[in-house]
Amino acid sequence: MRLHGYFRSGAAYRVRIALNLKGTSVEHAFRHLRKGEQRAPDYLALNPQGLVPTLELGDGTKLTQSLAIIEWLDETHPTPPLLPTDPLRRARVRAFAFAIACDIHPVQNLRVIAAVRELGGEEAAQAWAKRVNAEGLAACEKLIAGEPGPFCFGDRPTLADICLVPQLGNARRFGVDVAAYPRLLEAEAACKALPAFADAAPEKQGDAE
Ligand SMILES: N[C@@H](CCC(=O)N[C@@H](CS)C(=O)NCC(=O)O)C(=O)O
Repeated sequence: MRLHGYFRSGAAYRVRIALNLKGTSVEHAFRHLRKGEQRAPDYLALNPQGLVPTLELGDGTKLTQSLAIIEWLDETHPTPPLLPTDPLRRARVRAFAFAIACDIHPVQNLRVIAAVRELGGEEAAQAWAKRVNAEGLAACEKLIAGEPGPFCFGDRPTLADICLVPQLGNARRFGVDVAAYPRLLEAEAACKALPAFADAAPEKQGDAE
């Protein structure tokens, strides 16, 4: 399998964590997002959205959208599971993951920040990204306030943790004071102690700058 990504992409980071948790090794192909390589014709042939990640399977099948890739991986490599078995718990884990992947990350990704910059300048772009991260993570903190730790939903990492760790990295880059989210930081610390998360960190990737 080959994963097309970029060291600083939160969505690619999620897939790297999931692959590591499953013990699955892949080749890495790097697409430099700041140089616009995600819009090159050869990449658009793989992923018409011009977004990373894309996972290419051995038979040439292409999978896009990080959460779809991770759920495919979980279904084809069931151990360790990334979602609880109980339907209600699954819904809660997914709700937390979607709060990040659908409601925070997409409104602060590279192309949205570039559009805000065009409309209002650099200061407005940075303020926008900081605000959506701060407001979104404040809600996430509440979503797991009553859940057992140390991970988001108990004693093992789930899809929720896979989405949380990259997003906290983004939030720090945009200057959010993450100390306001002690429960999220507890989960992050538990995750970062695991090699699957540590090895997936942006600074450990072959294209890190
Ligand atoms: N919902 C998508 C989001 C993918 C996404 O936004 N990727 C970003 C990097 S984290 C990207 O490729 N941005 C390039 C651009 O905005 O042009 C997923 O989860 O895979």
